[in-house]
Amino acid sequence: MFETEQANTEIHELCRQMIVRIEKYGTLEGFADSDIMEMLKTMKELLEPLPSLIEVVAPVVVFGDIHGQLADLMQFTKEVGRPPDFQYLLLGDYVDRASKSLEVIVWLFCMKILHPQKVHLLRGNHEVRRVNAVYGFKEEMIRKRNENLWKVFNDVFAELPICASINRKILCMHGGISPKIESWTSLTEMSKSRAHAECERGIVVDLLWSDPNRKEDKCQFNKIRGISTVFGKSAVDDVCNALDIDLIIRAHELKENGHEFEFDNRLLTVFSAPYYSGNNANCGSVVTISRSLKLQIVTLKPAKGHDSMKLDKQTMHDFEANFQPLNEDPAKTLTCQYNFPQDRTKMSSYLGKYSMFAHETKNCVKANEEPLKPLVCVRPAEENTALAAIRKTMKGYGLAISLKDDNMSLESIRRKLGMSDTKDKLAPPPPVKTPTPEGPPPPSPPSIPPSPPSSAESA
Ligand SMILES: [Mn+2]
Repeated sequence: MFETEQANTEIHELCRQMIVRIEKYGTLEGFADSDIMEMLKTMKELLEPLPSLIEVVAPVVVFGDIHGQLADLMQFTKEVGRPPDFQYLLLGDYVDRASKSLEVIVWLFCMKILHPQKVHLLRGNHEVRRVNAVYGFKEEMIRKRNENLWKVFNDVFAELPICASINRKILCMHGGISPKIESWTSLTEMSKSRAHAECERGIVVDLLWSDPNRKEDKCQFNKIRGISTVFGKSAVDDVCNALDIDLIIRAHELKENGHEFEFDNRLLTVFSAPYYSGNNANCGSVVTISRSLKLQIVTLKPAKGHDSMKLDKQTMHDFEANFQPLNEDPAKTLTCQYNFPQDRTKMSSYLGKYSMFAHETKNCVKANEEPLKPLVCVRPAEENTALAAIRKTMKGYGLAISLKDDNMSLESIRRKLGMSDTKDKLAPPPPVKTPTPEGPPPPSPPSIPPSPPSSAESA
């Protein structure tokens, strides 16, 4: 008994130290791999007994996608308070995309270990090994630690619960509902998906991946993702009636305002990564839910407006168009040739994936406190442009994977993993034209395999 308590005390102390290091310096440097491994072992033991549906009692703060944006997560904790004084429910997609996936997930796991009753973490479609193998987390783990540790993280992800009820009146999950939900029993009897293939079957695949269908009131194959379904308003009504709930809260899609109510306010999407991957001028929101289930939205919006973001993008495209490594001095040329594919047509894919890692956030202010000033379109000083950021970080940064495909289709992941072949029964999704809120997307280089265009529907 005494030994267990002492071990607990030690792991708690380790977690506290990691949290302090991450909050103060934004890094885990100074901690050994074995420290992280120890924390993960405790985390796995904590998650294993949890069912796939967890019961949460309000008040609670609900977070959507974080995607490695540590600074924004920290900003939200300042805005809404933090455990143990405030209860958190996070809807998944902690890793991939931005550069601080490791720090985000360790911070969350340490908070869970310290306050197991006050922190609830659901699984997102990025907490699946084959997804985070290609969208940033694996690359980040190899760069900062090692591949084995990345695998252990994924073993722990497999133990995360899949959905949560709040007072049995609100149902929460990462992706969306499944037409297969008939009653609470459908959810309580669902087992956690410990093997990869299990994430692509049954109700779980829909809870992790599905999206609302805004075009027609139908449940059908989700062509944009290449997996799971899209669900319409009547499916939402059916689930709300079958479970006797008022609201479904999900994440998974980027929202211009950080959140969106749909289908007669019975479906709420919440997305907590403002300025998503440094490429979007979107807001990020969290939802605070009171004891009596009153909802309040807290939103962070980018300090830069759309015009300014557009200008940054234009600058990046100008840079791409005018990039001439051979005219640079020899030392720089060497770096460029090392980092860039020889084929110049692949340049834009490099820049696209680079910008994912560039995002260090802190460029956000709380909405409604400082209304956006009228935007003046003046070419900013180079230090503030995407061009300057590219110049700064391209030095010595070699990338192994392509993050060009923003649409997260399973087909695209399979392609990246070299798994796309004939045994795949799903047809590859046809390119779908989706309007982007910021004008036409940049032209894709011809060397990229066909995939749906980048759009707001890409979390
Ligand atoms: Mn997602």
